[in-house]
Amino acid sequence: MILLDGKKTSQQVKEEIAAEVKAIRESGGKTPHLAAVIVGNNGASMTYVNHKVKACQMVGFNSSLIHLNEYITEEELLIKIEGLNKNEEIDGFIVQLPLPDHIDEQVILLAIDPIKDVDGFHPTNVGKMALEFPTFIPATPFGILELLKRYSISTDGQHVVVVGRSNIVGKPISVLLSQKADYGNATVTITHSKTRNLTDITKTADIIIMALGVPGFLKGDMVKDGAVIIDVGITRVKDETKKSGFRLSGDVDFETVSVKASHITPVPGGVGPMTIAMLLKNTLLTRTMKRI
Ligand code: BQF
Repeated sequence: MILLDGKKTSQQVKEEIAAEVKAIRESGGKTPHLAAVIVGNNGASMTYVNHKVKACQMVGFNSSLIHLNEYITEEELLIKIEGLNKNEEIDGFIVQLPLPDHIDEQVILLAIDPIKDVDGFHPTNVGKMALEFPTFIPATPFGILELLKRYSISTDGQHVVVVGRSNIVGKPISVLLSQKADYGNATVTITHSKTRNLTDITKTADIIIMALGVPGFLKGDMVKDGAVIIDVGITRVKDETKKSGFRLSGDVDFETVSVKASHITPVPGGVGPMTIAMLLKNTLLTRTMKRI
């Protein structure tokens, strides 16, 4: 079994980005600047945005963290987004999800200028992605593709089973892997909580992508020998032995699945760090993205 080391691989990606930043500056170019908006004080969300800010510092990007009170109105948040859209110092920005219940996520995503939408969540960019126009690929699917590429795991003609259908992971990775492209050309089955006889399907998979958010859901008896396992799940589960009071758990029961897998991502240290690195990559791509 080969461990797909997202921590190490993301480090390599970040080193390459740092070298590009250095070259931009040496040729008199502007330092890339990523901004992140966070609403409220959700512990996991705060950790995620902190990862993003720290990663910016590592590669030499400028970054701004805009922390807003959880009771901010939708109108006030829209005004902040309008400010970021207009601010020429900012190359790209993200609005950390999930948002509080009183704010309509769809309204917010529509307000982000697609040219600065480094998460790739704006309908314009989702449409471009589906039609194979150049655009920002959402960071987690982008990270999965990069991890497969760097471990030379071809998806050509492979049966990929995606478990989970979110707009952030399951849906875009299904679209990307079935496209006629490098790191596409797969036969993709998308499954979810209403899928019947899931084990019959996962047992036929060459590659399984778990993006369900249910800790330890995929067990060894659901997987064929030699399958590639990508675990996107990252749930905080109570653990009194940790000083934080929790540990991170993936959607894969690592103990029983790792003995059957040819390759498997750990949690933590798998897809998560790749997500952060590819957000930086998208920020660099703002320099060459066309408004069409
Ligand atoms: C690691 C995310 C669910 C909902 C919203 C490194 C991250 C996580 C884990 C991280 C995630 C998950 C992010 C590790 C960003 C990935 O060492 O294993 C980094 O920061 N992530 C997010 O911004 O929003 C989410 C998961």
